[in-house]
Formats: sequence, structure tokens, C-alpha cells
Amino acid sequence: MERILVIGCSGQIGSELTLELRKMYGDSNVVATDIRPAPADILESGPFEILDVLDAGKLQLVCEHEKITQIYHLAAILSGNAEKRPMPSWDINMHSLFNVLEITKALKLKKIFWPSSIAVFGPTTPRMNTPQYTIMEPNTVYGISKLAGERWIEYYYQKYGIDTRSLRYPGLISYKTEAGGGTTDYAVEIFYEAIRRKKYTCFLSSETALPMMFMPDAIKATVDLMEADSSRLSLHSSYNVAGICFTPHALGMEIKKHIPDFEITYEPDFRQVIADSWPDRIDDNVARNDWGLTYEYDLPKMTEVMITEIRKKLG
Ligand code: NAD
Ligand code: AKB
Repeated sequence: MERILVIGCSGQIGSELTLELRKMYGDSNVVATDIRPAPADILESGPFEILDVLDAGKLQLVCEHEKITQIYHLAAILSGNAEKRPMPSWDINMHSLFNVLEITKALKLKKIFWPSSIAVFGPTTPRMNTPQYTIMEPNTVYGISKLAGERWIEYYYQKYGIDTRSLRYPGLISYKTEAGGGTTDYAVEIFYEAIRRKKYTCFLSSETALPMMFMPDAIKATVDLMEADSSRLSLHSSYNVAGICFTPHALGMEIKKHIPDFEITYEPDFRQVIADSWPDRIDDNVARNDWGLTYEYDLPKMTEVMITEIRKKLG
């Protein structure tokens, strides 16, 4: 029987992934944790504990007491916020990963999931159809921490035989929980502002193309990777996943199909430089070939669901 620990269950991904894992493994077998309270549906459907992942002692106690077999470690400081507080963000992103890797080794857990990001790429990386293996010179605190993290999880796989699995998520779009301080957050904020005020001032320029993915596709990719037989995985660092590629202008046009008087204006801020260093479009053939990565949502389908669900949410 699998016993799963989710670290960072109250965030954009954790608030949805935890519920999916509870459906798969049983509510009581998925222990949700975060440094802040969880959403009501997580609190009501299964176990939850306040846990600071930097507290290695408590992390070990929870893993032992709950007989944990797998960890999903989602706690991190994302790109925009990390640029505002570089050293504490580096500490949280790296120190938390080492705590999880060391406990996985000490308790001989079966496997861990730790997400990487398109932020591992940098200004010298080829921007179009960015390959799995390519030049990687990230120039953000967040990107450097993700690239270092990829190297460390690969190291623990090679050196200690720990089954580490990871995806380089693009910008994730969802309606349940607000995005957590990243550069791709405009693609979530825009929907709320379009529905509330019919206008949005974007912090990136109109033609800034970035890879993005709708949350149901991200959740499916995550559980598919974690469920895949290890013999199918050619790498234990992190897989490229592409999702959909669009610009703020293209997203604005798609929203206008549903809200014809929606207006978008542009006032790029410090996040423009970060976005300019990331790829436009990713090549995800290694993930497709190894474990069958697929997507369901394109830009129109995702936009339709986002507008319908956020209208319901805002009443
Ligand atoms: P988020 O900021 O929404 O959620 C992170 C959660 O971690 C928060 O609930 C926060 O309270 C918690 N947390 C922070 N510090 C903690 C600590 N010390 N101990 C315990 N919990 C702590 O982030 P997210 O968008 O859900 O991202 C989850 C992971 O996926 C991160 O590693 C992130 O880098 C990665 N990722 C996210 C995206 C995206 O677009 N959302 C894209 C690429 C990669
Ligand atoms: C961010 O913008 O920081 C995240 C990411 C792509 O990692 N959404």
C-alpha cells in the first residue's frame, strides 16, 4: 500500500494534485502538509498537518509516524518572488530539497516527485523547440535553484538508487488557487480581471511567447510519470513538457471571443527580463516516447473552461 506525503499542498498545484492523489490512493493514504492552512476540501477529505519542510526533524517524524512511502515535494519560492529575496529563496528551494532527499535515503522511501521548471533555461538556450538536452545558463535565482535541484536529484538516483522523478513544468494555469508569485502568473490574473473589470494591464509585453499548461494536463502528466514503470524512464533528472505556447496578445484575443469588450494594455515590469530569458516553445519528445505524455487542452478549450469556472467562483 502506498502512503503519500504532499509538501506544499496549499499552493497552486498542491491544492489540486492532493485531491487527485486521494482519489487514486484513498483519502487517508495521502497526508497533506504545508506551512500555512490548507483549503477546506483538503482539510475535510483527509489528513493535514502544518509542516515547515525546512524542519528536517519534524519532516522525519511525520514520515515515520505516517509510514510514508512516496513524497511529492512542491514547496518553493517562484521566479518573481525569488528575485525580490534571493538568499532566503535560494535557502528554501535548496535546503528543502536536501531535507527531502536525505529523508528519502534514510527511510528508504520508494520514490519522490519534485517539480523543475522552464526556468532552468536561460538567454543562451535555443528558444524555439528547446531540446531536452541543450545549453542551460539560467540567470534567475529560481532558475539556478531548479537547475541545481535537477543535478542533485539525478545525483541521488545515480549514487544512492533513489527513484527521483521530475517534470520541467511550463507556466501553469488554473482557477482553484491563485498562482504563487511567478512570471507566468499573468495568464491566471488576466481571467479574474477580465471577468471582474473587463480590462487587464499585463506585466509582460504583448508578444512575449511562453510555454504554458492547463492544470488538468499538468496533474495528468505528473501522475502518469509517477505511475510509469521505472524501466520506461531514460532519465531521472527532469523531463521537458511543452503544453501550449501563446503570447499575452493571443490570450487576450481568445478572451475577447467570450467577453467582447475586454481590453488589455501592457506595462512590462522586472518580470519581462525573466520571461525574455525563457523558451518560447519546448520539445517534449523524450517524455512522449518514454512514458506517453499527452495533453487534452489547447488555448481555446482552456480559455473556455477558465472563464466558465471563474464566473461560477466569483458568483
Ligand atoms: P505555490 O507558491 O502556489 O505553492 C507552494 C506552497 O509551498 C505554498 O502553499 C506555500 O505555503 C508552501 N511552502 C512554502 N514554503 C514552505 C515551507 N518552508 N514548508 C512547507 N511549505 C512551504 O507554488 P506552485 O505553483 O504550487 O508550485 C509548486 C512547485 O511547482 C514549485 O516547486 C514550483 O517551483 C513548481 N513549478 C510551478 C509552476 C507554476 O506555474 N505554478 C511552474 C513550474 C514549476
Ligand atoms: C514561474 O513563473 O516562476 C513559474 C515557473 C514557470 O516556474 N510559473
